[in-house]
Formats: sequence, structure tokens, C-alpha cells
Amino acid sequence: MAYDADAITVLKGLEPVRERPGMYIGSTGPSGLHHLVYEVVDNSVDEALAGQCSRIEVTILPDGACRVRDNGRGIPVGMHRDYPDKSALEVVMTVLHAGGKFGGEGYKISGGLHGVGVSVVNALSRRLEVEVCREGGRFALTFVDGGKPVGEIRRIGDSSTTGTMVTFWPDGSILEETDFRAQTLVERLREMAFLTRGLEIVFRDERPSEPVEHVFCFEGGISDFVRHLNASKEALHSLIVSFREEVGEGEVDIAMQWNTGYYEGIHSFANNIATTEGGMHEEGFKKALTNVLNKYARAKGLLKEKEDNLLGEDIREGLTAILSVKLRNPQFEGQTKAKLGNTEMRSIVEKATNERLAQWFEEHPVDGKIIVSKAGQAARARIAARAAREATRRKSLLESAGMPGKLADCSSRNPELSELFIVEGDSAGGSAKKARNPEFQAILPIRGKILNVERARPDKMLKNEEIQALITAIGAGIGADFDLSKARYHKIICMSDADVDGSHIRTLLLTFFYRQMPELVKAGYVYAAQPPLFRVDLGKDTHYLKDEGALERFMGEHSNRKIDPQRFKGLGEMDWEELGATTMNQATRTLLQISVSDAAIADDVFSVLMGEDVDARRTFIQHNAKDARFIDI
Ligand code: 0RA
Repeated sequence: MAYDADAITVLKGLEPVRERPGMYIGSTGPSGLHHLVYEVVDNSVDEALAGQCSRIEVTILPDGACRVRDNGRGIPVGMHRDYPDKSALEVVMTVLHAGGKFGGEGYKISGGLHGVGVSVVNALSRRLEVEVCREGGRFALTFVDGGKPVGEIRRIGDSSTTGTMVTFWPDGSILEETDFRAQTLVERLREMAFLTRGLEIVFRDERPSEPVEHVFCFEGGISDFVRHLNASKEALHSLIVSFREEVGEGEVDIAMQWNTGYYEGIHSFANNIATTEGGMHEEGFKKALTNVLNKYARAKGLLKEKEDNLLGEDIREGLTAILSVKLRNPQFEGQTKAKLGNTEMRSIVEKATNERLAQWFEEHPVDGKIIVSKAGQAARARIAARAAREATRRKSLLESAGMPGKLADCSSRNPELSELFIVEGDSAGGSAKKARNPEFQAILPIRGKILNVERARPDKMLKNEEIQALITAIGAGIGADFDLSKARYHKIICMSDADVDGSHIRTLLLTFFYRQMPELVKAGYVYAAQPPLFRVDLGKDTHYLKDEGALERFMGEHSNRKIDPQRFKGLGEMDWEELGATTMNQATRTLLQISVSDAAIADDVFSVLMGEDVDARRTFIQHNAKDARFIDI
């Protein structure tokens, strides 16, 4: 069967998308907005996976629209079998699930988070223009108001090439925000380029007076990804372990390298979608990894007969790995549909890893010995850390009510209502204690900068007093023992100054939560307080304004009047009433919820921010300092 206009199967119209956008793009916030871009790009990447496209350009236009152009085959433009009066292009753009991937024929393997296709983007755009080059012509069609076609498809010229160009203006009446954030797009597009070896992805932001451009193309594929993730760390051995196997209609692609750090960074993908909840492919990989290393260590006498086997967690300490599988009918399960359910993938990945990794170790005895020795050290540190944890637990039982002395706890014992404010400095801590509602707001003052957990061994970290106080106050344990259901507060709010030091302290705290209590972050329990930057007294009234933008707007609204704004330099400058009214009172404050949508990207950001590489950190901060949302990864 010719795969063309006829292969497009039709399921339903676009109204459901506008009625329940969350079902299709996850949320109507920033993550949903960026999802629209990925949905279009995914279609172009599918063309690349089918061997039909080598270049994708993503451009944010000066007026805020997003344009995605590829050199694939172009969306079919002929009349559609099931809709005699409509072109296939119109059907693809206005009918859910009509992307051409559902007929069985056509794409062997395709990505896309929900596989709903580019029509969802149309449904959520106030305007969308599509141009296709195909069959010697250039064709155009425009839609407005969430997918209403303006006339019919028109042939607007000749063309000797093929490809698709989609330009869309997100609909601000449905999406909470329509401003694309360049850094978010850059990170995800770079990730897509790593995952699709040899595909060129260009990103251009034309909003600034001097447009910014990035070109991503990685001939090394996921090996380059691992090199990139480890670039801000110190590699334990120079080579990157990598192997790729075609299995049936799919493939398994693995690259890995250990670094001298203490955290595990295994990032798995299925059809280019991040499987942050793991799944069968990851299970198979971990099982084989533990097996291969123990066998190798015993065979080479690096592990003595009377010694215990190395545990998986010992072996994975400091490991950066990318595991990317492609398969025909991926089953996504789990709370966020980010867990691969296909059972056959477990044995396929396990078998490939058992064979190819064992072979690699045989061929690289010098690296092999270094890696096994690192795992041995991790095992000894694990035993020491357990002892330190036990000591923390015993010590906290001896103290009054088991809680740290500095904690001003709340009286409520209902975690859903309870909030913990982590406050920098004793003076701000004092104001916060006066301003709080003691029934459900607890205050934990911390002194200055807490330990950087990115660079400390787990047993050393557990001996740190501020860290101990945090663990005890939250009450849910730490690391592998962490139990979300024991968390004593469902809002944990980092309250620090709006200056550079304050943002460093906040980043140290977030690093600690992300590395040691990732479930807490994923559950959405972690927040940053947003103290205002300005105070303006007008007559009898006092106004608090959160940033320069708000101050400018306020001055614009009161342009008859003389305004003398006071700038807060830190939390300590506010009296307790002010702190309460602006930052703590539930009725008047704003909180920023910390989210982690992509663990590989978050891992990268934290390594850069907190790791050894000073230059990388400086560059990152210079690029992101102006954007207050940067902590919202
Ligand atoms: C349906 C069928 C074919 C390609 C496409 C859709 C297609 C969609 C998009 C969206 C963005 N870029 C795209 N490129 C292609 C197959 C066409 C054929 O067999 O020639």
C-alpha cells in the first residue's frame, strides 16, 4: 500500500482539546506551553527516524510565535480518502490522532509524549500557518481560533525540495502563559539532538535585538550526551563505554562513564521520551550491570571469596548512563506515564548489557580495575553512612520531642496543612517566628550556607548539623530510606534574600532536596518564597511590589503622583509585620513551586551549579541570572 493520504486514520475532532487541555499537554502552565513546541518537533524527529529528514529549525519569532521547519517528506497535500472535500493536510491539522502514525503502516517508530499529534497544537493556538513543499509545489493553509481553517489549501508556488513549516501563536485565553523561555527549549532540543545521532537541530531566538542561535548535531549520539553530562564533573576513567544493538524492529543504545562524584545519573528514554519513572528497560540494565561487575571483580580477584557481593547502589555511585531504546508499541505506565511497561524490553536490555558490557571489561582491564575499586569504596562508605544515620536517629530521640532545638514547630500534626519555612539567618528567623501562624507554620532558621552535598561524601554530609536538623524536622528519612508518607509538612518553603547570596543558599537547599529527597521535589512539596523587592508609601496606603516590572507598571498607573520606592536589600530589613504580610500570609503571599520535569536536564543544571567546574558555573549563572524562573527546572 502506498503510504500517503489514505493511510491517515481518523478518530475525532478538536473541541475536547480546548475543553480539557491538561489531558493532552499535561498542564496549561509553562510546561504545557513548551510541550506544544515539542509536539511539533516530535513529528519532524519522526521523519528523521524514518530516514527522511536531516535538519530541523526551531525559531521564536520577534512577535513571540514559534516556527518549526524541517526537510522531511512534507505532510501529504492530496485529498483525503475519508473526507472527500478535505486535503490530507487539513485532516492532519484538525483531527486528533490523524498524524499518520496510527494506521499500522507508515512510521516504524515514533515519539511524541501522548502521540496526539500536531492537531493539538492547532487546537491551542490563536493562529497557525502551515506550509508544505512536496510534489514540485509549495502549499499553504492557515487556521485561526483553535483550528478553524481560513479557506482551503492553496498552491502558492513551485518548489524543488520537500519539507514542512509550521508557525503557531499559542492561545493566551487557554494557556496561562504564552512567553517561550529560550533556555528550556535549548536544553530539550539539545537532548533531542543527542538522542537522534546525526540529526541537525537549529534553535534561533529572534526576540532579542541581537538574535541568539544554537546548532546541535552530534555524530556520537548518546556517547556525546554522556560526555556532556560528565563535562562539569571529574571523569573516573577516560573512555566512554557504549554499545548499540538492533533487536527485531527496535534498538537498544547504551552509553556510560563513571565520575568521581557520589550520585547515580542513569537517564532512560523510550522512543526519545524520558522515562523518569524507569521501567522494564531500566530494570534489565541495572540487573545486568550488577551481575557483570560482580562476576568480573571475582574473576579478577578484585573481590575476595569471603567478601560480600557489591550492591547495585555501590556500583552505580558516580555513574552517568544514557539508556535509549526504540520499540514499536511502547506502553507508558505509572503516575506520570513515564515508566516503560513492555516486559520484553527487560530481557532484551539485560541480555545485551550482559554480553556487551562483560566484553568491554575484558578488553579494558585498566578502566575495569578503577571502576571496581570505586564501587568497593562506595560499599565501605555505605556501611559508614548507615552507622552515621543510626547515630542521627538515636541522638534525635534523646532531644526533646525528637526535634532539633532551633525548630519552632507548629502545633498542628496534620502534614497536609503544615508548612515549614527554612529561613536564612537568626534575625530573619526571629521576625519569621513573630509573624507566623503557630498553628500550622513552623520555622527552622539555618546559619549561612549549608553544606554543598554535590561535593561531599554521604557519611560526611550526615554529620553536618544543619543537614541533620533538616532531616529530623522533615521526618521522612533520607536517600534510599526516604519515605514520602512520613513527611511532617507538605509545604517546605525556602525563604532567602532576593540577592546573589540568597539565591546561592536557595540553590544549595534545592540541591540537597533534589539529590537526597527527590520524591519530595517530585511530589511538589518544595517551594521558594517570593519576598517583594520594593515598598511604596502613597498617602495612607502601603504597596509591596515584587520586582522592577511591577514597580514600572505601578509608576505608570500613578503617573500624576510623586513616588519614592524603598528597595528591600534583604529579609532582615523588613519588620516582622511586613514579612508576614508580604511573604508568609497565605492570603497575600506568592510561592514558587519547584518542579523537575526532566531529570537529565535537572541533573545537568545541578552539576553545573554545584560541581567542580567553575567556568561552566559562571557561564550558566551569567546566562540565567536575569530570569527568575531558572530555578523552575
Ligand atoms: C503524514 C504522513 C507522512 C508525513 C507526515 C504526516 C509528516 C508530518 C509532519 C509534521 C511536521 N513535519 C512533518 N513531516 C511529515 C508521510 C508522507 C509520505 O509518505 O510521503
